[in-house]
Amino acid sequence: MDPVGHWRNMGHPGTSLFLEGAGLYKARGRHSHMHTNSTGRDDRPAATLFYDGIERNLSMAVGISVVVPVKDEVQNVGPLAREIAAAVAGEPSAEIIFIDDGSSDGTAAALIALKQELPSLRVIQHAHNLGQSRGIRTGVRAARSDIIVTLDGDGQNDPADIPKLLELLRGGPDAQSIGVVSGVRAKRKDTLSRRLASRIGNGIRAWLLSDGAADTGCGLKAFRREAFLALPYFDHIHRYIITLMIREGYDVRFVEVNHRPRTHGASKYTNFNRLLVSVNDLFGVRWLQRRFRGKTEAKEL
Ligand SMILES: Nc1nc2c(ncn2[C@@H]2O[C@H](COP(=O)(O)OP(=O)(O)O)[C@@H](O)[C@H]2O)c(=O)[nH]1
Ligand SMILES: [Mg+2]
Repeated sequence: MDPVGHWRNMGHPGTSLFLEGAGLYKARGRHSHMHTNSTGRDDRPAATLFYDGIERNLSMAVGISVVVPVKDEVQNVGPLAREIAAAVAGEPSAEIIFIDDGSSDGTAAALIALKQELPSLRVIQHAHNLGQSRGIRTGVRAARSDIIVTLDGDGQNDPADIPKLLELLRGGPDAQSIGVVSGVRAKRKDTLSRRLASRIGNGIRAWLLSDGAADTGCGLKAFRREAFLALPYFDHIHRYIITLMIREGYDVRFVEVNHRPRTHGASKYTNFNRLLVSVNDLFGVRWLQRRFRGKTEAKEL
């Protein structure tokens, strides 16, 4: 079966946007003049990926794109990639994109070795560490589907929950108005101090932002590519996807998901550094909320 044809024939509402966006995407970025020489030829080194140089090859369009940001997760990526592949096996077509964000432990090599076994796996590498939010964004920009699923690369999110999120995002009669479906970790498998810090952080956050988001730290989310790319970008935005989708006028949904202990490697965040950046970000996001005059309602006359 031709997976691309199947996807188009499904008449998914996202498809037309997806195709329109692609033309834009193929254009070189604003800075392209910096990378062309006097003969007009592109002289960028082949190994360097620039945002607008990652083409979304639409002859290879797929039904869903799973985006996983990773930093130093060498022991986790193999088992996780296999679990994701099994979880999306029921989809007509899917791709799995890992973004290696300047790992120094051989994560990229482990992923490349997996490509033989998992043909739907794509591996994108940042030239240096740019953070989890940028990793997600790079993956979303490169994604060939309008429907994105993200999850943490350490295996704490359970890929078996993916179909549940997708069903809500694509399924119901009001599905088109939903920007994001977010997992909520019913039982956190983290240390007591982490859970305590989270509880305090969530309390302050709920008070300042009133966004109704119960568990913003859950990495497992399904959203529309176009909705995500419409959000303002800043480092650590991944904790505010729900708030900013609401700001943009999208509906948000929550689903209880499984959470597992980390079995390999170490957390990249400490309670203290998370709290410090969070306080700063909270006020920034509060400002963004106030600086919004409602979703655009317009018609062409
Ligand atoms: N791309 C990228 N991913 C990161 C970075 N730091 C953490 N991650 C990923 O984000 C996810 C959550 O990070 P983790 O350290 O497990 O945070 P915790 O579960 O909240 O303690 C994992 O997939 C990490 O590999 C980073 O600097 N860049
Ligand atoms: Mg984790």
